[in-house]
Parts: sequence; structure tokens; C-alpha cells
Amino acid sequence: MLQKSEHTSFVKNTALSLGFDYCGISKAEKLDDDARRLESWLNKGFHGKMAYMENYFDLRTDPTKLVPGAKSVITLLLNYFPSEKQKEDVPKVSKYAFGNDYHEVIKSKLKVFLQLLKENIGEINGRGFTDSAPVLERTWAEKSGLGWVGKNGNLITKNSGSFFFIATLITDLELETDNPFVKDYCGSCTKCIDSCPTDAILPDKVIDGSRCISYFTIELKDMLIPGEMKGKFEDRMFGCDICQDVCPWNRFSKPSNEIEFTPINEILNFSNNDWEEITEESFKIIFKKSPLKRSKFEGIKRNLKFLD
Ligand code: B12
Ligand code: SF4
Ligand code: SF4
Repeated sequence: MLQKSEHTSFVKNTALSLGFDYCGISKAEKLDDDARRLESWLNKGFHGKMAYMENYFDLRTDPTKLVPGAKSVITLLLNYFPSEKQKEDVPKVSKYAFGNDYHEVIKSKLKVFLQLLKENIGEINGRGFTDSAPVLERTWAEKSGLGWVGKNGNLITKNSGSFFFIATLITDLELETDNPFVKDYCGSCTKCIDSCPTDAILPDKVIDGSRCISYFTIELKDMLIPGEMKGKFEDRMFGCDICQDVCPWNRFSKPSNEIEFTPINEILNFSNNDWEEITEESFKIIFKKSPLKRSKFEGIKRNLKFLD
């Protein structure tokens, strides 16, 4: 028993020492309610052309299928709220993409995390994930007590808002679990729903991904963005933060301490002209470590043209 509580303290302290802002733990078990919600989301086509969302349904809803013998899901949050803003009246980049690509930053932290667990606790089996794996990350964050899923679909912490990345570490290590976050502090507010320019926020915390600006500007690989969306992007050229910017809970956001998320100079200072004139060669150099490379040069050009 003592061992379990010592291991839990070790996990929580390690999370903080690696720079994660919050850490919560839940029992690794099948997610029945969420499986139903995900199934209905997919059946309605809310994933648009993100075909990867249809894959690995069983793994997505059952951590023991991702890590055999899994006992615990450790959920970690990493703040990315930048202390600086872009210039006024320029194409807007989502805050999460101001600095280096979080996939790489978090992947290396998770690797060290696992290594430290092995060195200090013993031979354990575990895998770390962030974003690109079949894990319902917001669900685990809520289940492990870190916050609630708001009407805008984002995981919101009561103390510091929603500008956080989520990562999970699924392990066969038995740990003390945290209580799920059962309250919902959205109340009667509808600011996110009222502000979404493409009406992507539906009732019951459901987001129609196929109408989200983030989907059109990052995930959609077609060379044309549907004409019905013309004029609706409010200057968003890579991702969209509107439903988080208007959220009253984000007045509690604090600047990130993660050095890797320090904004790239060009993102803060590029003028309209700089974006228009950037060559593929400079794009590749400037945004080598940035999430913008996911859209590639052609994608960024497509997005800029759509804003004209
Ligand atoms: C596909 C995807 C997208 C798609 C679809 C969005 C969506 N809402 O599903 C698109 C490209 C549009 C997108 C956009 C964005 N995304 Co995204 N995305 C994902 C991804 C890869 C999968 C999400 C998923 O499974 N969707 C399917 C739906 C059904 O699941 P879900 O929304 O997660 O909902 C679950 C829970 O919220 C819960 N739930 C939902 N409703 C309810 C209701 C009740 C009552 C209860 C109890 C629970 C509950 O159950 C659901 C499962 O069934 C995750 C990473 C991951 N592996 O989880 C990142 C992720 C969700 N995205 C993230 C981010 C940052 C964004 C953007 C802010 C990026 C940007 N600035 O442009 C926007 C925000 C858009 C929005 N309002 O949601 C973060 C969210 C962090 C946070 N604080 O919540 C994640 C977790 C990535 C990460 N590792 O940090 N994204
Ligand atoms: S990210 Fe933008 S487009 Fe997507 S749901 Fe939020 S406000 Fe709407
Ligand atoms: S804007 Fe209002 S309704 Fe939307 S997530 Fe924030 S508190 Fe909830």
C-alpha cells in the first residue's frame, strides 16, 4: 500500500520537475460512454476528411488495448499561453503554434518520464502519447480531475483556463487515482457558441470538426477550401482560438514557462507583405521546428489566399 502511494508521489513530482503544469491519474479502463459519443460523432461525419479518426476505434476507447496489462492513465497538461501577441491586422496564427512543435517537445519529455519511472520504480511497461495517437485525451483529463470539457469542446482548468496541451502516459503501474471532475462551470454562458464564425459548436459539447477553421486551415489537404466558408475566417490563417479567446475562464491564463514555446520572431513580427512574399525556401528554414510545417508551404499559401 505504502509503495502505491510512494509511486504516486514520485509520478506527480516527476511531472512537475519535467515542466508539466498539472498531473492527474485515473484507472485504465474501457470508456463506454465516450465510445458511444465518439461513434455518434463519426457517424455524423463530424471528422470530415480526417480519415485517421475512423481508425483504431477499439484502441481509442480502451487503454488496455494500447498497453497490455495497463492499470493507470497518467494525464499531463502543459501550458502554451504565450506572453506576446502578433501584430494587429495580420493573418492570425493559433497561439499553440507560436513556438516549436509541441509534438516533439512533449514526446521528449514523455521519453524522459518513462525512463525515470523505470530507473526509480523498476521494470514497468508504459507508453506516452500526445495528440496523434488513438487516445481520447480530453476524456482522460476530465476523468483524472484536471478540469471539465466546456461547451467549446476544450478541457478547461478552473485555475488557469484552457490553453494547455494534453499528454497521456499509459502504464501497467498501479497508482492512486484522482477523482473525476464532475462539475461544469460553463453555466448559462454561450460566448463560444455565439462567437464561432462557422457555427461549428453544436449543443452538448459536440464540435462539428468538419466546419472548424482549425480543420480547414490545418487538417484539410484539398487545395480548395469550400466556397461557403469564404469571408468567415476572421483573419485566421493557421488554426483558430476564437472560442477560447472569448471564454471567461481564460482570463486566468498565465504565460507558459516552457522555453521551447517562446514565440518565433517572424510569427510575432511578419507583416501582410512578409506573409505574401515568403518563398518556399525561407518558409522551410524559418518554420523548420514549427507546427506550421504540418500545412506545408502550399497549404499556408492556400490559407492566405482564402483570406484575401
Ligand atoms: C481531431 C482533433 C481535432 C479536430 C476535431 C475537433 C474535436 N473537437 O474533436 C479539429 C481539427 C477541428 C481540432 C481542432 C482543435 N484542436 Co484538436 N484534436 C483532435 C484530436 C486529435 C482528437 C479529438 C477527438 O477524439 N475528437 C472526437 C470527439 C468525439 O472527441 P472529443 O472532442 O475529444 O470529446 C471527448 C470528450 O470531450 C468527452 N466529452 C465530449 N462531450 C462530452 C459531454 C459530457 C457530458 C461528458 C461527460 C464528456 C464529453 O467525450 C468525448 C469522446 O466521446 C485531439 C487529440 C486526441 N488524441 O485526443 C486534439 C485536441 C483535442 N485538440 C486540441 C487543440 C488545442 C485544438 C484547437 C484549440 C487547435 C487550434 N487552436 O486550432 C482546436 C479547437 C477546436 C475545438 N473547439 O474543439 C487539444 C485540446 C486541448 C484542450 N485543452 O482541450 C488536443 C487534446 C490535442 C492535445 N494533445 O493537446 N482538433
Ligand atoms: S476553433 Fe474557431 S472555428 Fe473551431 S469551433 Fe472554435 S471558434 Fe469555431
Ligand atoms: S465560453 Fe462560456 S460556454 Fe464556452 S466554454 Fe467558456 S465558459 Fe463554457
